[in-house]
Amino acid sequence: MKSAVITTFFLALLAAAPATALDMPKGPVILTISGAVAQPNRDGTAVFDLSMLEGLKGRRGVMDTPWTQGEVEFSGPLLREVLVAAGAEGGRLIIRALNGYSAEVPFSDARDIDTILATRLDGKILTVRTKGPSMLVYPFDQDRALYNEKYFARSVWQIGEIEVLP
Ligand SMILES: Nc1nc2c(c(=O)[nH]1)N[C@H]1C(S)=C(S)[C@@H](COP(=O)(O)O)O[C@H]1N2
Ligand SMILES: [Mo]
Repeated sequence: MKSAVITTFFLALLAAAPATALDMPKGPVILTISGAVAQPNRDGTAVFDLSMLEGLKGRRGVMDTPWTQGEVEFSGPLLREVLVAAGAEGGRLIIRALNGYSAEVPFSDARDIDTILATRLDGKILTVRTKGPSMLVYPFDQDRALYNEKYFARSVWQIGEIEVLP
């Protein structure tokens, strides 16, 4: 009898805990996801430090871009995985840079394209001085059709915030 009560208590605890609760950042916050976020960890937003981002499934892409010289390797989490970690669902993303630039990116660019939220260039951590702390990098190495002004304009660097809209 007593053990049934205890079992019920622990089952209730398990049910209350979200399966993919987002950790709290331990280092400086380098990305805030606001708007339609189901896994907030600070004031209704999902905030990430570098190690949280780099702990997510990512990719390395060796490519040339309009912003770099020759072939370089961008690496970081897939934007898709960052949005999943935040519990973000929506139709559009407003990606805001620290310098005031912003771009609207369809949610489908995260879902259907292996866009990287790059945190490193040739293995070196991106700093604000080198277009960090993160930059949206389209997989120009996978699909050359992405190599045009439409996607360049969505290639926001010095990202501070991503707002998730319906
Ligand atoms: N943070 C930030 N990202 C940005 C921009 C910007 O001004 N600031 N310009 C965008 C635009 S409109 C384009 S075409 C590409 C290339 O910009 P560039 O020609 O100034 O290098 O970067 C995009 N990403
Ligand atoms: Mo542009």
